[in-house]
Amino acid sequence: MKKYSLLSLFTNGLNGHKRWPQAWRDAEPKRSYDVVIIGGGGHGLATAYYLAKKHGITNVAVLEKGWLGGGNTGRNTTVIRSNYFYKESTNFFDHSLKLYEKLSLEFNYNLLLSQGGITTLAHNRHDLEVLERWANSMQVQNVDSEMLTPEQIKERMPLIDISPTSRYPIWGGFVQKRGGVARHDAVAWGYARGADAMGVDIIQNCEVTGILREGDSVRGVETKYGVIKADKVAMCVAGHTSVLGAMAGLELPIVSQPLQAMVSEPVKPCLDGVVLSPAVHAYVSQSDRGEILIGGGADRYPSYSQRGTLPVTEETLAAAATLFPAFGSLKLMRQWAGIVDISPDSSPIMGKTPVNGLYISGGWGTGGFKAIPAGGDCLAYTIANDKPHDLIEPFGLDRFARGAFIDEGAAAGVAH
Ligand code: FAD
Ligand code: PYC
Repeated sequence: MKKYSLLSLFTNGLNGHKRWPQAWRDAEPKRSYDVVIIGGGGHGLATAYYLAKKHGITNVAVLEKGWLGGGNTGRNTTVIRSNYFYKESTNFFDHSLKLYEKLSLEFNYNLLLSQGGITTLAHNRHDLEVLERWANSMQVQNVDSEMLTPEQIKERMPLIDISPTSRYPIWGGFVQKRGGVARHDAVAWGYARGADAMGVDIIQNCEVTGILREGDSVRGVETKYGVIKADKVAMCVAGHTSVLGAMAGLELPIVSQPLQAMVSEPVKPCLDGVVLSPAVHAYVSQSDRGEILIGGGADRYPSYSQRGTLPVTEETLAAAATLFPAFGSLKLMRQWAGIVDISPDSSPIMGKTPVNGLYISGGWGTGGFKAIPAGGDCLAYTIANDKPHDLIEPFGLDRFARGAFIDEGAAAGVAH
């Protein structure tokens, strides 16, 4: 892969980047493909990458209605962790974390993975008991987790208020030290560059407006370029999974709600890692640019407006400023939202659907960024073999009919 010197960066800056090679081709859509992937977010791109890399399937198109990463992948707060409760989840999410740990090297492209740890707070005896059970469950599954006293929490993040008279007194918490953050755009771009280099066609500004079926089987999609045929189609459209599902005649158990995030003006380094309080509905980290990044629970009503409502913004900021009083004096710089698809058990829906050749990666709710490598890896396997990968078999759509829920509402981290 080409390397750039400081001089070349400088001259390219002056000439308007005219000589920089494109990171991926602007592909012309063909009339048919072996596999069409709907959605150019992290999951769609990672699925295309692993189809090509691990299964030699390169006659693949990724169709994106806007720009790559313009959905939730480019809107999320980039928390990466595998601290879930049930073994189905820890197996899957720890596979993802392990893939993340190697990905910058594999891509030769820096994803800015920063494993500063993720600390979850308890504010009363009940919270503490739940966290102890949760941390213990992770330890018996061989996933790192450590209980912390309030003093140990203060040592990790000196600006937090641990006084017993605080509005949300801190009784303790637990940390997953391998947890952290990665640069969201770089994850999408890294997978896009890799998939493109292996021959995958990435087509932006190409909305799918219909899914074609012949009896029980999928046959392709409709777009502004006309019909694009494929006997295998994957829906990787977080936020719009039920909309795409309906195009194929599927009614999915999903509710779509906005989830907000916001950043302050930049300040000097003062917070390492991520801290999350499920009880007060706020989580906080500091970006590489120095901004304090703050998020909270999902908005309360289903909606496709990518804005969020003011009461939730206010509650989230109030909670963050109560945990970290010093942040109360910061100016808010930006606020935004994405639409998240929430399933009844707060776990993703991955794998085959009742329509032959139609695959789903959805229901990621508030937590699918951390899942991108494993989601792509396992969905690619499922598509290539028309058989669910072992790690995602428990997350199939059929679990709702069987009542085999994987209820991760508590470990989802943020309220929804
Ligand atoms: P997306 O990145 O949304 O990609 C789907 C793509 O499909 C979009 O680009 C969209 O334009 C496209 N699309 C939709 N309809 C069509 C169509 N008809 N035709 C063609 N293309 C279509 N997760 C974490 O793990 N950690 C976090 O800290 C975290 N924080 C979050 C904070 C916020 C504010 C939000 C909104 C989400 C957060 N998430 C987090 C969730 C995470 O962002 C998502 O689960 C994840 O990005 C989903 O990836 P995706 O590739 O499935 O979806
Ligand atoms: O899934 O870890 C998560 C998360 C944190 C904030 C939003 N989602």
